[in-house]
Amino acid sequence: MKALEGVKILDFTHVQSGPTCTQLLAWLGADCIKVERPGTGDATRGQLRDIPDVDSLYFTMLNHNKRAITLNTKSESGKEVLERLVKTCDVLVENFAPGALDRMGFSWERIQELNPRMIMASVKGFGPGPYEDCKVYENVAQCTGGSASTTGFFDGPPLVTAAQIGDSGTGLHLALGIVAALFQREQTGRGQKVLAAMQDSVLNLCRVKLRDHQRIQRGPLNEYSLAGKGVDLGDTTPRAGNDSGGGQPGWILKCKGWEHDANAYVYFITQAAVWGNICDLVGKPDWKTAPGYASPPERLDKISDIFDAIEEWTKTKTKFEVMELCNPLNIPCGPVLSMKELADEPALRETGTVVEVDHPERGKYLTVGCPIKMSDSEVEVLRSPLLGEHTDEILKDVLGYADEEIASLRASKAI
Ligand code: CAO
Repeated sequence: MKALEGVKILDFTHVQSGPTCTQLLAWLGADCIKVERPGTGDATRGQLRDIPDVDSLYFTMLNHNKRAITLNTKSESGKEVLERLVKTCDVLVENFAPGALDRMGFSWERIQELNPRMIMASVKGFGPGPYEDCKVYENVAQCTGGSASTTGFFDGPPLVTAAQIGDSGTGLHLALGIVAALFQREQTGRGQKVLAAMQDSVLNLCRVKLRDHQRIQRGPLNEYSLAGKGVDLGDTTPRAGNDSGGGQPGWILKCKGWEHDANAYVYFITQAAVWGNICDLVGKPDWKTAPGYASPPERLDKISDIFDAIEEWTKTKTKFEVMELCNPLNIPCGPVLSMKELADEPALRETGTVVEVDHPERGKYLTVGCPIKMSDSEVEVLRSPLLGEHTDEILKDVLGYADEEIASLRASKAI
């Protein structure tokens, strides 16, 4: 038995944000029926292909554990099938451009008429307001949600981050909203509309940066290393390089081999609680009692110099040696791991966080498994479906169509 067993999802999602949400729900046990346009399907099937004519890794890594049906929802008979799916399913998840579902004839009002228990969950770029009609992709959300303006170095341009906080981050928020709505439906018997806007989700993940915007109105952000050097950081949260910006200063430091290995670096945190251990480890025992070094506030104006000195020590060790030496002393640090190192990490394979999946057309490939581990709802990562792989099965088993009716749908190109 899985946590969401018995929940049927009408998965009308495409690209990344929506599919990450429904993939999570599928991993938790929901029956996820992915609806795609006949012939082409989700655009990502054909994007960034590494093998000709085979579903891309972009698609396969975002659509595990789903069943796939093709349906032209703009044709009359296609609309009828969609209506029957709406009546049968518990949740409709979509991330079309604003208005697309209404244009298709499936407004929220119409969906409620068809199935008052239906939970309709949407990803949109923006919530209600001046930009609500805009299409949005990942990096647009990172820019409009506050991430880009606070990422990068102070004297450089805004930067986008590799973590897909706009797409996958919003998918995660939406999944939580859906599960909460399912829970509430147990009491009310009614469905509801769930919206996760990408701008809102990014801003939620940048919460601490809005904190700092307000702090800077009252005085300098002393926990930012440039403030310690006397630089005027302006009137809003600045880009702060690799500063932790929190109560425990941190920075990325070079390790042995940095000259030729782009990832020979470690994130090193000078946690106050273990300051003495740090001083002993890096060969600066006098810092423990020296004036200007003994307490965290005293160190703030020289934190860059302190990290320079620690780096002289980390440069003599590999990033893994730094980790091995720091861990027993309770010094928080972490090696900068490359995708190659993560792909090869046995511990991640053992926990199912990195999984090898077999696909009938591409063969074996690596993917990221479910990051949520539950003791009573185990996840088995199953390959993504081929385009329309389960069309007949869904029409028959879920909707009760007869063979002749399916043949007629096929003849009219509705499926
Ligand atoms: N049968 C028939 N038509 C279908 C269909 C089906 N099965 N599935 C989709 N369509 C139609 C839609 O109805 C829409 O038609 P209209 O424009 O005539 O109403 C059309 O396909 C295109 O849909 P779209 O506008 O959503 O797709 P797009 O490629 O132009 O835009 C995106 C993509 C992502 C920018 C847009 O969907 C969007 O802004 N979504 C919300 C935000 C979001 O999720 N962004 C993250 C994407 S991942 O980086």
